[in-house]
This record gives sequence, C-alpha cells and structure tokens, in this order.
Amino acid sequence: MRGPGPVERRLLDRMKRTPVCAALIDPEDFEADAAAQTAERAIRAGVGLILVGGSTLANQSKLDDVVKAVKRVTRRVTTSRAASQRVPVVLFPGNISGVSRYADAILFSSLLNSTNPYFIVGAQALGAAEVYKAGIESIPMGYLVYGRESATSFIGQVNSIPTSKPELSMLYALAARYLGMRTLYLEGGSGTSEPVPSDVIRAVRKVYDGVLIIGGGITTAETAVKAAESGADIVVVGNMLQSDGYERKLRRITSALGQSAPHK
Ligand code: 1GP
Repeated sequence: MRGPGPVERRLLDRMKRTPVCAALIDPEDFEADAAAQTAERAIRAGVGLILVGGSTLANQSKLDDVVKAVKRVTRRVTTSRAASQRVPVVLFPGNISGVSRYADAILFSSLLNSTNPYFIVGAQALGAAEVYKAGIESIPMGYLVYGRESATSFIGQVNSIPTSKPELSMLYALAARYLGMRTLYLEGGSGTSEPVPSDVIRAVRKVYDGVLIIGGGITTAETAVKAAESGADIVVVGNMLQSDGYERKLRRITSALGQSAPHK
C-alpha cells in the first residue's frame, strides 16, 4: 500500500502554513469556459486547491472538458512557478462518472454513513479500474454527510448523524482513521444554512489526525475561520462561487484563513 503521492504531499506541506481554502466546481453548474474563468478568479483570490465534482454529475465528457479547461488555467496562472507549485485540480466524485484522467488526483471516497453499500464500496469497486487506467493519484477519504436536505444526502441514502451527539461523529472518525483513510470530509450539504457545527468538528479533530475537510454552507470569513479554528485543515467553498461579488467574499475568506493557525 502506497503512502501519500505528490499532490497529497504538496497539500500537506501547504497546510503546515495555514488552513487551506478549496474552491469546488460542479460541472453540472458550469460550462468549461465559465469553470476556467471561475477557477482563475478563485486562484487569484488565494484558494490553494480546486475540487471538481458533484453528486448529480452524469456526463463524463463534460467532466473531462471542465477539468481540462481548469488545468489550462492552473498552468497559465502559475506559469512562473514550478509544476509542483501549481494549485492542484482534484476530483471530488459523487459516483462512477466522477473520474477524469486529466485531473491531478482523486479524493477516492467512501460515504461512510450511507445505508446503501453501493456508496460505501460498490461504486468504488466499479470506478477503480478507471482510476487505475488513468494512473491518477488516489487520496483515500472517508466522507460523512450531515442533514437530510441536500442532494448528496438524498442520493447517497445517508443515515444522517445527529449533530447534537458529537460522540457519534467521533466513532466514524475513529473508524476512518483505523481504516487508513488519510482524509476525512465532513459535509454539511451544498447550500445549507447550517454548516457542520463547531463542536462536531472539534470532537472529530480530537481523535482524527489525518486531513480534515469541512464543506457545506461556508460563505463568509467568519464561518470559514470558525471551521478552521475548530479543526479544519481545508475549508471548501462551492455554491458561493455562483453568487454576485464572490471574488471579494472569497478574498476575505482566504485572507482570514491565512491568519489562522495550522493544525498540521
Ligand atoms: C458541497 O461541501 C461542498 O459538497 C460545498 O458546499 O456549495 O454550500 O459551499 P457549498
């Protein structure tokens, strides 16, 4: 079993300085040109990672087009720097259609609190050959989804973990740790008004020493910093990238995270 590959190591290095802001681009919401433009603005605003994926993505060629367009941007925006300094473009798949050989890496995830084994290991087995053939770096990740209102929760047939009982999240985090998942994503649900609560993040951070990613409903510097101070290494911003004036808001988030202490 291999340890962290180059993209993961680059992220780990980056996290030693401060928590990282990641921009999530869902190919369902963006044509390739618009995705490239958004990625460029996000990188210029200070994000350290571009995630590409979504829970309802069915069109793999659209995913390829978006990833290729975003990759062109990362090469251009960071042209003066070595390839190892470029902002990585990493897949965040919701299903077997989420694999693209043009990406730098994939968050190879298991939806740990799904009630359907397909989302825990079935889709992973079906998609694994594509990842193998593509030869892209795989980053093992546990995925925990909170709430019942998001598309991810519905499609993933999630058994939502009560946020009033942080000890239950701790148990899943320990399971992810002992299963060797080097990354754990706590998902509040895209567009939610209730991001994953601080006490849940803190409880998980106590027992989980891998990379902790928090997403869902992060739209302000305050919510981003709250997640980071509670234990997030990476804070994901998705929906907000489609709102008016998002660059300004994103800059506020990245600069606030830039002043937060790292966990790594
Ligand atoms: C969704 O956690 C991500 O998978 C991002 O959520 O769209 O609410 O930022 P938002």
